[in-house]
Amino acid sequence: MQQLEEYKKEITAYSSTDEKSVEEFRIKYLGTKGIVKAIMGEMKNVPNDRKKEFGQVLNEFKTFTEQKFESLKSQATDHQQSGSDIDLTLPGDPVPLGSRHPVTLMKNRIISIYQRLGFAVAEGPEIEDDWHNFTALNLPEHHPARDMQDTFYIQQNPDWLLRTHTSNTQIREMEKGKLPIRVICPGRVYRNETVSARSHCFFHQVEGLYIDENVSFADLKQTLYFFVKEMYGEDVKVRFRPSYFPFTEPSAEMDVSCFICGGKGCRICKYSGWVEILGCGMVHPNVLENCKIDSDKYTGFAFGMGIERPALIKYDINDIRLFSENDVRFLRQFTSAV
Ligand code: 2NL
Repeated sequence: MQQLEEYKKEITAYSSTDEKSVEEFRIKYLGTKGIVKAIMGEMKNVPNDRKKEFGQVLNEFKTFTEQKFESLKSQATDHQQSGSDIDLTLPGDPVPLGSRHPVTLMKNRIISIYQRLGFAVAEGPEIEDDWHNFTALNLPEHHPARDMQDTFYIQQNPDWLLRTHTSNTQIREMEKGKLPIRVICPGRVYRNETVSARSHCFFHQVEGLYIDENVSFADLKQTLYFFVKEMYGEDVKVRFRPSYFPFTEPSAEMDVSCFICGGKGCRICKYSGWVEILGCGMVHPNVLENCKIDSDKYTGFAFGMGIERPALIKYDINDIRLFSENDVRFLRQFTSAV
């Protein structure tokens, strides 16, 4: 009897969730050579008049042990089942990797070349007022040159519009009153134009501005010449054609010898051997004065170039609308592009 109480304590304290030790429990207590069997075997030594009493106690002990075995068994299977949900050997959930947009790739290329020449990067608002987008740039109201830059206006305030170039940011830099200035301004700009494969109502450009004492057209030419050599290689030739912009005087457009055919003539250069890449000029004195910069003391040059066109050519893309359709099948193709 004393011995049975000891066994009961032992059995109650037994706990395990792995199958192996549950089986060990079964062999120890309920097996053919187990404790329950052994105690049952003692029955023959019990005097007849006490057999009934002993039988009851032993049966109770047997049931107690079997119940414990059943509960140990179900604990072990529960544990195993919940454990099987987590397979630590499986590979992790894939993290979807994006890729840089081709316009961003081209923008970064352009920026890094000018950065090496000491230009800082400045950014400004896409929603701009009339002064910073037009008037300060020597484009007063009713000036015919505004026609070419028709844009989108904000209904709540007719003075607000979507900028047509990033020059607004350069005006803001000049208004800060700290000279000299050497900045490039990349960003998105807008034009009220019909959307087609070749042009869009929004696109991207990089503009540059350098203002100091004694900045000359020679500085402009050398800066841009360095840029195209870095961009298209040592062998590229450049030419400047006189042009007109209201905010520069004199103004020019710069062509590079076709970097696709080397000047022999192809579809890209329309068989002329030359590709137009940017507009530039000496900052108009009116623009300097509008920003409270003394135009007798300071001079400067500025330039502007689109990003989409060179990106279309470099990556051999035939429709500008692909850039803004957000189709991952298109974007995925630039995963390893530089
Ligand atoms: C083009 C031509 C150009 C400028 C942009 C500029 C900015 C200031 C003052 C004077 Cl604040 N000029 N920018 C000058 C000449 C040409 O862009 O074809 N852009 C895509």
